[in-house]
Amino acid sequence: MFNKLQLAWRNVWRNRRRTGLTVAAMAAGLHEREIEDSVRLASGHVAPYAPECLERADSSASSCSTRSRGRWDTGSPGSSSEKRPATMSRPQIRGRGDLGMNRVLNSVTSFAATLSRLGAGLAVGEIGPRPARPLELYEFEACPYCRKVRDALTTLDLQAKIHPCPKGGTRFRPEVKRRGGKEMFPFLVDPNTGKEMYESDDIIEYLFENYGRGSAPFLLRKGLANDATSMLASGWRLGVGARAVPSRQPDQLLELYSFEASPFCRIAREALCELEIPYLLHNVGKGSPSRDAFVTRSGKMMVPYLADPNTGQEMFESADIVRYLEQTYG
Ligand SMILES: N[C@@H](CCC(=O)N[C@@H](CS)C(=O)NCC(=O)O)C(=O)O
Repeated sequence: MFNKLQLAWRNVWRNRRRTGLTVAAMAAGLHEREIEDSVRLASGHVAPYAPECLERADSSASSCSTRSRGRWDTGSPGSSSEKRPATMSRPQIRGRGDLGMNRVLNSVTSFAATLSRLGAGLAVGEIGPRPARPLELYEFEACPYCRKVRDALTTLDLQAKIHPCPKGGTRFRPEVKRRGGKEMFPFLVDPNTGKEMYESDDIIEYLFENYGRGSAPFLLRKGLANDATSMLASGWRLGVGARAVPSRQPDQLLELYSFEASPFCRIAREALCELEIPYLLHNVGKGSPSRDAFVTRSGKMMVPYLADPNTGQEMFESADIVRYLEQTYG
């Protein structure tokens, strides 16, 4: 018994970073989900491979007689992955939702980003008049100033058309330059009032004046606390959601059900951002009056939830969403 304890103790300190991450994931309640995700993302609890399949880690491996999948093929029953051959393109692209991070690191840093914001972007606050047409936001996920505005959208239970403008992006950045005169983000367009504006604090003030009850809650007010915690949140993500990767633009607008503080929604939004895929963002924070309609549509209250009218695909699970987006538009 003593020997076993000694062995266990040595193992705990053998890889301190791994131990720390595992403990953090357990504390955050993520560990079980990580194990499930790892099993899905790889090839199940047990994976029989023909020796030649292990050598050929590319799409040709799918021709092997045993059940072998590309590393990113989650293979969930009924998911879109069943309809497409697995590809191994993802690890070649830096970023795209996990920076090549392992799943634990990805979730833990996303969770840390959420914690850094001290609860902003989690729940709906007092809401005011509803806009007839969705707002339009030009932004990118890694930008701390954009995050403040997205938090405000969740708090006010507002939908928005998101035009992702990651660094190096060519799809929507020129439009911002043309409309506002410079490439600076966030940039808000309100088709209901004709207002177009830069500056996160001004945008937040505008949103609470027009679609809230006047003033923003403490966490979203102009000040060092708001800026610093948002910068910290960006820092945790190590640049994910900052830079564009090559992609194909969909014809019709995708729809994402999400709320800003959700660590898993962030991972899906980062992928949409890096691929410069525009989408209609449905915020369904805690206490959102929009939740009932969402549950009627999706069958359960879980986010992220992506609907793609171009292919008819609808899905939960951030990992499935990221992989689907990459395979369809990457
Ligand atoms: N004071 C502005 C600062 C906005 C800002 O500096 N945004 C950065 C991104 S975080 C930007 O637009 N950088 C130019 C670029 O990304 O090309 C605000 O609060 O909105």
